[in-house]
Amino acid sequence: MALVNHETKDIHCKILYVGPNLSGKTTTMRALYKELAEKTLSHDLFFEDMEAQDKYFEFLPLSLGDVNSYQIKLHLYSRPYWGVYDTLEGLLFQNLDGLVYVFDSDPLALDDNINELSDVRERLDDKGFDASNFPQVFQYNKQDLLRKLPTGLLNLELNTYRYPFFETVATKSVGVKESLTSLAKQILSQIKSE
Ligand SMILES: Nc1nc2c(ncn2[C@@H]2O[C@H](COP(=O)(O)OP(=O)(O)O)[C@@H](O)[C@H]2O)c(=O)[nH]1
Ligand SMILES: [Mg+2]
Repeated sequence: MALVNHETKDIHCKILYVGPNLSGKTTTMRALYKELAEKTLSHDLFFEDMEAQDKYFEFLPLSLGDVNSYQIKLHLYSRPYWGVYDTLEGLLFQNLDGLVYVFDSDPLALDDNINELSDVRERLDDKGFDASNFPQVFQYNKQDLLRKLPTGLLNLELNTYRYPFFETVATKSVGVKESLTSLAKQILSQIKSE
């Protein structure tokens, strides 16, 4: 549940990037940092940690501007791959407001994508979230590959509840901001309806 602070007029949203190993989560966060945060955030603050990718989670705070005079603050995390401690995993999914699935469009990655999806669904379930009614977006990443699965098929296999999806090339920053914006809209409309 997003934290709305009426005194300071800001809304804090916790967003987790998930996906199989090497699907492009770190690259996506780097691209978002370049597009949205480079001017406002100290480089040192983040990239030292981001270098240690897959050992620790990554964290990137972003500002998405104002809505109805409230500042929207997005706190982005990524789910590490190996050696995930249960306690850390629990913390990452705790108080979560939205999910970005970063899937790899490479045909060879389909099984990994499917496994990650079911693993994440289990985690959501553990935390009492309903996967069919929870802010989320799908990034079908690595669209620049010559051999890739058609988006229709990826949707059929992965996007069971028909959430917004984006064809992305994280290495070229294509589509990553759009998918984050779409997720933020879902989160904000959920806040309004509560
Ligand atoms: N061709 C291609 N490679 C990508 C893309 N996004 C990420 N990669 C590469 O895939 C590898 C894994 O990316 P990374 O962001 O570390 O994956 P993570 O394990 O999900 O954090 C790296 O070599 C990236 O450069 C993309 O859109 N297209
Ligand atoms: Mg990574």
